[in-house]
Amino acid sequence: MSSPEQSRPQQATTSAAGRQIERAPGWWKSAVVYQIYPRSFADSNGDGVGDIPGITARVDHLADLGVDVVWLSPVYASPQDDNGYDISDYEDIDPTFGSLADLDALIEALHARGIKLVMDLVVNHTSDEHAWFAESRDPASAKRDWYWWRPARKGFTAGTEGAEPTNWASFFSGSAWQFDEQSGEYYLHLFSRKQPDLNWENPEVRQAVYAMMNRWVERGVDGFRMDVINLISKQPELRDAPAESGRAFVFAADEFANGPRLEEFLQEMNAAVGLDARQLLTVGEMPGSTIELARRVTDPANGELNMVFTFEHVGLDTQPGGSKWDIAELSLPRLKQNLAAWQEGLADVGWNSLYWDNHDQPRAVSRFGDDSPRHRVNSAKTLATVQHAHRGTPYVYQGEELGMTNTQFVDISAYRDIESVNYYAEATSLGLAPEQVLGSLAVRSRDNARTPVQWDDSSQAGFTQGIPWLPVNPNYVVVNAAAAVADPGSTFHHLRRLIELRHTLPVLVEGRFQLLLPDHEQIWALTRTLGDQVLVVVANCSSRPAVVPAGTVPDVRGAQLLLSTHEGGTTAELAPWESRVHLIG
Ligand code: ISL
Repeated sequence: MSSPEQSRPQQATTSAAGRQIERAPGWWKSAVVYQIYPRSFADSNGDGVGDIPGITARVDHLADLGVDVVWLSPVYASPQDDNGYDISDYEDIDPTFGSLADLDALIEALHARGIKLVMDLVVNHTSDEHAWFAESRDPASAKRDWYWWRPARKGFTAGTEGAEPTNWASFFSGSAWQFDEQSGEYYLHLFSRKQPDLNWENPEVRQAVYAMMNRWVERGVDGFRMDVINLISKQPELRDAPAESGRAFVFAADEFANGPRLEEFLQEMNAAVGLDARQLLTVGEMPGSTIELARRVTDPANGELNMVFTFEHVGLDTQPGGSKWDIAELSLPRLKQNLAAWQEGLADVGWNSLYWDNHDQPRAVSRFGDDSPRHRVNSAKTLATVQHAHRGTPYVYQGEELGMTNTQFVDISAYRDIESVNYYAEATSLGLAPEQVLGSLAVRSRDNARTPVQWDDSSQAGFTQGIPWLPVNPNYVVVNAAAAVADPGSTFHHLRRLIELRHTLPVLVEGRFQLLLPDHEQIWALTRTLGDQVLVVVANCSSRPAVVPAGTVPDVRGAQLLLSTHEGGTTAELAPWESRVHLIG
């Protein structure tokens, strides 16, 4: 294993020279990131699964939209138990997606258009088919301690009910422990049993990860999106969480998330890979992060990460204390106030990431907007306006620029996601009615976000020449990229304009944020202020007309109208899902 110090170049290496791109200090603050879930983006070879050459063939779509960065969900070698978030070789590409040469070609195609590439970094766990884990299965191996192996609970026979070392539930249903008959011990897997957790307490694990990261940076990548990075430090005692009646296993976030060494590990990683020194974009996925923790992690003085993904705003439409499947009505005031709290908390120190959806979340327009034919386009536009008007780096998930919607599976056999499939089996075995479970899946399943990108109105939406791995949403005939690009009034062009504004207006990047009308049930209004410029954003986030109470937003008479969903009108009375952005000064 080469040490990180040895493998860190002082400047662009000659071998990768064609693939390097300039990264100015703080460049990611005025950037917009576009997430690609490769399995569902574009299929070049007709096997029904998206691939890297498929992406390369579509880079002009991204350049036309104007995004600065692509975040590529995992393309590494993987048995695909969790669609690539179970990695068996960090340094190779899965044949499903292509080859290392294909990735090099993609980097070149993106860089040639001024677009940077951020890779997904999944290092809380590997696949059980990773060579490290294969070795670790042997209790005598030097890598035994690279994972969390534990004997059965005291007084229990290994492999029998209740013998799991702790009562922790996996994110994907059932126990977080898997019994290994060969050695008579259990290993920890917070996700599927094919995703064993790495033991970050072991310094060899950490050095191996940093060395691998360094090799990707040398290859030309511009940063990392770090999967569940706040789970790498756990309470090392691995103890039971407080029991919950009626449940064999409990979601033990206090035990396995945000552990005592999290920031130490992040600082060590930053130094070993030169994350800050090389101006790489770093964003940590941190379910269960508080504003306070996010402020520390994104404080540049601490040398950890640029930004984190909060989960608070995507948990507001679930029942208190419930899981993601226990769906509740979303309150607009709570949503606005939550984002505002993050804005205020990170106003002076740190930086926010801004997202409505991703490959794990339902489609934004179906969840926060109104995906009926009447309101789909305007609600998608207005949601984009509100998102991009906050202070932070916006993330656009593939298809969001087209206003793609949730899918409509009626049968469990249509679902592919391990989380949905396991949840259905567990919930129905516990006695929940199948219709109720299917109702939750229809609203919340991750497969909603994973249907193929709709490129045009040809067969399979132009995604593949073959049979897609997940059915195309039937609305592709209307909702597709070709139609959106051809229509100047589309969501695509609205988003393109928002991205252009970010690139030209410092007030949109740096301006101080203020939420107006925090309790209003329909209107989302805010200002951004920098020097003598004030950006005024007023949005009706409902499918009914709305009246802006007199005197509650700055007077925009004479101000420049930068962007709006509707022609004409005034800021006093808004049509359903109408939004307007004015610049004063
Ligand atoms: O998807 C979720 C909502 O139910 C989360 O629980 C999700 O599993 C969690 O946010 C972690 O997500 C990340 O790590 C997982 C992977 O399945 C997700 O796709 C990834 O984004 C394990 O690697």
